[in-house]
Amino acid sequence: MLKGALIGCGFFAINHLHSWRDVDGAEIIAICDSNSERLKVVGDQFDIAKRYHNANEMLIAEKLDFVDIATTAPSHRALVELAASKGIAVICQKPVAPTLHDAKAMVAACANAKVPFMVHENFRWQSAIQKAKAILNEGEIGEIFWGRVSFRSAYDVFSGQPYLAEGQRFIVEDLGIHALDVARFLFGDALNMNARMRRVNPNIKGEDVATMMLDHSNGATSIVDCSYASKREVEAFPETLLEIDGTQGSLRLDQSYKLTFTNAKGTKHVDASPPLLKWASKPWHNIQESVLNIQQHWIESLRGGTEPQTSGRDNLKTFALVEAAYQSAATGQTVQMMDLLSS
Ligand code: NAD
Ligand code: 89V
Repeated sequence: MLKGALIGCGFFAINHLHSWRDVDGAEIIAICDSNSERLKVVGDQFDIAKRYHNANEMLIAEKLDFVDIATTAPSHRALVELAASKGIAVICQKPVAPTLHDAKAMVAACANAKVPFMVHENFRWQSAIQKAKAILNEGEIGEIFWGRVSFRSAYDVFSGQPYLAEGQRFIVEDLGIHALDVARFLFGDALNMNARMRRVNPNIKGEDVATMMLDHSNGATSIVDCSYASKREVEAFPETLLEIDGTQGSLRLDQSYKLTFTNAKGTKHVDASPPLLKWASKPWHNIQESVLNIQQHWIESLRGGTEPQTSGRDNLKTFALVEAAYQSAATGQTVQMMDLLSS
């Protein structure tokens, strides 16, 4: 069993801890939160006796194979660099940092310390997205020339995550980041970014609507669009929908996990509904199963000595797309990804 510790016992960490119980080959032996109340509530809920207010003290006192950081972005760099300085493998929640500069420094710190580093970028691990990817890999729709990754909702995310209403940046940094990673996963790396954004909800500081267009290195064009201002007949939260056209056919992932693909052989309909894990609750269950899947992937990567799919190094390319989207929306210009990644 690999032994891990969790830092940050807030809203989303509950999903990490339920998942760690289900992951093969790992256990969480200690938790840390600077907030005493959260430490007690979560320690009692998951029966974890070793509790710390200070991450440094925990990393000195405990013998750990990895640390799982589930705090919000402003604390990520210091905590990742702390783990790297102690030679401990580290997972960090998205967004990996407030700035691309910080993200690059974190990747460099882990590389210099030869410490495995994965960003908890879980949306690609949703089973519906994995099924779509498998169909593309099997060549069922030929070569992809166009795609759309779409997340449109009017769900109240602010009651569970009040900090989302307070930042100057909102939907692209928090949610679009997942959709951009899914676009990279399905269509490959992006060469450039064009984005338009706006705020519809007057009670928040950041943008809640964004439309992004990307050119991918294989020639495909994609649209990545997200909104928390879209009232629908049936609320879609938190489903990511797909439209993909290829030279031999097309694939759609429509609301309620309806996956359809069409080619010369005809049309196939697949129910891509996620499993409802015993501790999960709708409508969050697709996100919750993806947490279990990415944490299992991390343990397999650590055991096998392989780089996880969303390693810090890989995630720089997703995070740079976020930065590019804000730059493009502010200037109205196309942003070249090479310029951001090489600077
Ligand atoms: P939260 O504010 O509810 O919880 C964060 C916790 O970290 C708090 O209890 C806080 O006291 C603690 N903390 C902060 N700094 C600390 C430090 N230096 N040492 C110890 N404890 C510290 O936040 P949340 O909603 O749980 O979000 C946490 C992260 O998870 C964010 O980065 C968010 O974007 C991400 N998130 C990811 C998903 C996903 O699907 N991947 C979903 C929701 C949230
Ligand atoms: O995944 C996330 O980061 C969440 C949510 C899906 C609610 O936007 O903040």
